[in-house]
Amino acid sequence: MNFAKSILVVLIGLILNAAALAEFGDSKESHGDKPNIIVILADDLGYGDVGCYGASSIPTPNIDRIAAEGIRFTSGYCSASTCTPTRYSLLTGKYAFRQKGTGVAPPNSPSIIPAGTPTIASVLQSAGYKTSVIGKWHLGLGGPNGPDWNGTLRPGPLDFGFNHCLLLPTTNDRVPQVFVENDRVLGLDPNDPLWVGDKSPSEDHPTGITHRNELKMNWSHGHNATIHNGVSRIGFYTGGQSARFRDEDLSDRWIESANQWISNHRQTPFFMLFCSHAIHVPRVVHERFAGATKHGPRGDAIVELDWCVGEIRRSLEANKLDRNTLILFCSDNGPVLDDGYEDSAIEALGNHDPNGPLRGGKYNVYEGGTRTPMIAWWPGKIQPRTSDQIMCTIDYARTAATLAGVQVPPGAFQDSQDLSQVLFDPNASGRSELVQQDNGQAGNFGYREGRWKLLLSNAQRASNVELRLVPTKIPKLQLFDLQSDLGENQNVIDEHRDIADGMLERLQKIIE
Ligand code: NG6
Ligand code: CA
Repeated sequence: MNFAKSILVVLIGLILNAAALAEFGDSKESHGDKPNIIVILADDLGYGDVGCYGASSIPTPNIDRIAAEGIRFTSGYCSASTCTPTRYSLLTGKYAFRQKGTGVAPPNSPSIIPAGTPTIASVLQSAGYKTSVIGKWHLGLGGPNGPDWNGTLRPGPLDFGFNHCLLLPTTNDRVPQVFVENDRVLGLDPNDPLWVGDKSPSEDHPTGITHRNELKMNWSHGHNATIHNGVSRIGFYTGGQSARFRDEDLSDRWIESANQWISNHRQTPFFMLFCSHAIHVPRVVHERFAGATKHGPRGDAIVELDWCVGEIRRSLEANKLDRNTLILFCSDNGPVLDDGYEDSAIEALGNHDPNGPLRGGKYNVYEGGTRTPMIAWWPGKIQPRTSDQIMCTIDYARTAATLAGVQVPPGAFQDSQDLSQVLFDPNASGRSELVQQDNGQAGNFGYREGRWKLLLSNAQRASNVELRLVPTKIPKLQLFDLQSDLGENQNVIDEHRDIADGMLERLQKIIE
């Protein structure tokens, strides 16, 4: 190459570089001090289900990597041990037991969040953020009569501060298997209206009972109504054929949408709530993940979830946003094995321990029900470490508001604490107390203060205590010392009545 030619090559290189910089801008500068915030919410993922929390036979390199580069919380919690109340609290910064009807939402549930409620999304939106929710919603849609599936689905996310959504409206073991984009069912043919109900639409409507031998995944309890894609579900539906998705494609569609949305919004600060359906039942992974582990679909779904985390990170890097984006990763409740389908979750478990050192899981208020893998990742801002400070998904709302530099409206985010300092300062303290709830009907609560955990069970029984859905009789009040007994095996209430009494009083005050 002669001299003139090499000068030309260098010049072209410089011009291209400048063009690329101009296109991306220095994202830090163009956002001022406002970081992008992405919450990645897994579904039914247990404390011990990923590598960085002790799983040795399920590869989760992407989750492990953000944990190694960020904060791995050992006392990170979701606020409830089922999906709907945790999601309600994450969005509103309010304990779900404060509002009636926040238990697991049925297919035709109206919107559970009352119109006008400030949410993490609406508050960030008021600070100039663009906001999106992608994935499972499960907080109901529409007015008091429930969703108008063939019309406009309001109130919905657009009324709670989101500029965009691509949703699975309920949860995928419930009908219908369609996407909601913004406020309408995506791809619906008006000549084939979508009908959703609790009763069979006709005597010859095929169900998991009448056509059980044709299912590709058999049900074990419940989940025996309308069949779609070889899987029978909770609830009935007809029509909307052109709008229906394949379970196998859920993660791909959402990641495609998330990456597109991130790229479209790289110039403005943004908030994205990415709600994976993995690893909830029915665990139907994409074909390329089938057999990724020796633990059957439950293990394979964890690998699929991990892939999603890697894709989001790659998208941030590709858009040069990885140094001004905070990712918060967590689960919506603890683990469950057989949750209604015969998917070998129990048979293929082997030595894998979904709740790790904890006891209990989904549906109860032992630690396994709500203590979740929780990771905070923000390269350059967060120093990599493990933290035992208590943080809950309910705190994301106020913490995010502080990071965005915006005032929380009076009366909003009542139970949410600003824990932004915990992200930056290894000496900062997290919560001093936390209320844990189950699905919310029976008045069962966990209450943690430091090393102590009080368990109030008005039902005096709990399900899934040993990761089997058999009800276990438990005392009304128990006290555990998590410092010496993380597995909540030794009820020490008789030795420490005074501590239990004080905690019960404070718990009751918060509940009231
Ligand atoms: C239960 C379902 C379970 C799951 C759960 C909600 C039966 C027998 N069990 O009622 O399969 O759907 O609700 O899970 O129907 S959650 O993670 O969305 O809260
Ligand atoms: Ca869940």
